[in-house]
Amino acid sequence: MGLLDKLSCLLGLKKKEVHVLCLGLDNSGKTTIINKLKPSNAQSQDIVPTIGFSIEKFKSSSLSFTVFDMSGQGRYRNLWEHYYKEGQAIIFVIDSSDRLRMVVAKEELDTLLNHPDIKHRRIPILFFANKMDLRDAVTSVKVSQLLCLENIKDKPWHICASDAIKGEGLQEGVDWLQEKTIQSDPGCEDMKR
Ligand code: G3D
Ligand code: MG
Repeated sequence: MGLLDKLSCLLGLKKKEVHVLCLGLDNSGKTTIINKLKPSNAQSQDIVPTIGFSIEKFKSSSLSFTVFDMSGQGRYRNLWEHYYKEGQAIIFVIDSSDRLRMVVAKEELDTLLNHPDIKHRRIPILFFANKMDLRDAVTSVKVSQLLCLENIKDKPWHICASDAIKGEGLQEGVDWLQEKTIQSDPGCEDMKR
């Protein structure tokens, strides 16, 4: 790390480039969330179902995100698994109103957590219990129970209820992720010692 980098790291000025994997079943709201997180001039109006995966880059206040929006359709899994190694943070999106597929979402999460490129890394995971605006939506506490999140002991995680259409709950989640990814930056950690 160069001196300028060190200084900006200390001052919190530098935008750190973070590779964020955005995962979850199809229709959970991944593309809508990513679209809302992007600066308004980069937001697309029509959101089409993602086939395979897409890669988007955008900046928040102190992070420069590269987001891999993985299609929830399992048949593409072998495509996106290649990106697990590069992922430094995970956003996992759940449709809180889809009780029927909550079991499938849990299986998908368990598969992810047991993947060799994820299993032994302290990679932060942000869960969005999305579609909280819908009448059938369960609370984020219930979602975390249904997904047995308390069993995740070796990775920092956080769950936020969100309404991706209105953009509610997203900032809280990103703030948490930002804090965790900055904490886990080895360069900045060196500076704190
Ligand atoms: P995906 O990328 O995970 O597959 P999308 O999901 O972002 O394409 O969203 C799937 C559908 O859910 C979209 O509706 C989108 O508008 C809707 N959606 C996303 N987030 C929310 C939310 O928080 N609340 C509600 N009510 N709907 C949401 P369509 O009708 O376009 O299929
Ligand atoms: Mg999508």
